[in-house]
Amino acid sequence: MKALLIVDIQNDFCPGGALAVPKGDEIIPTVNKLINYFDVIIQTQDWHPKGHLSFASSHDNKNPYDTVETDYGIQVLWPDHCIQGTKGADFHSDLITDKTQVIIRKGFRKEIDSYSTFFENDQKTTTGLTGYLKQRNIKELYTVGLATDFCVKWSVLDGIDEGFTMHIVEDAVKGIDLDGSVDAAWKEMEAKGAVITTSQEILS
Ligand code: VGL
Ligand code: ZN
Repeated sequence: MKALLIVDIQNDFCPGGALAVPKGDEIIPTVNKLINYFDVIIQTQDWHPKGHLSFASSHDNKNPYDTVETDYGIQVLWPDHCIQGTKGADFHSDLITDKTQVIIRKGFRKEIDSYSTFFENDQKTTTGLTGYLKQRNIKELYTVGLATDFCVKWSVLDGIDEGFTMHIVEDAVKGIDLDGSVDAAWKEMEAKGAVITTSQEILS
């Protein structure tokens, strides 16, 4: 059984949002077409409390895109984004969400960020997604959404480690790109065994 995994298509990651991915909203029509084609739809939602450790504003003398050392390693700092219950954390209004069967929220622990939808950034704390997928006998995920070089990449890499076949739909993801991080993400995903595909290939 296969499922569509829609990562973080939220207002704050779209143009006009607090951590806008360039042209992030342009993938939405493609994602909506793919939704029709899948029977199982899973969404993720970045969902931070105020004062989250990943926000530059939570640290003295730090700016967005600086880094800090945390208990679990280096963490990039971001503008405040996807704060629980705010408009920025809502899904983009053009995204069809009616068919979504489960929403995995992540990054809700104040002291740990979570890019991946399987494990938080300490690489230990789980979101419960593996259990959900196993109980539903889902073995293949088709990944779309934002951002290629952070939440999409870590979801794909961890999904492979968890034993799933991870497809990534090339024309249905967009990246933030800090110093070539989008190119690096594609290389890492490919090297680990991600299956790169296109919406056309799936829909034809
Ligand atoms: C993301 C940075 C911070 C993402 C989430 O969805 O890729 N990136 N929080
Ligand atoms: Zn975040």
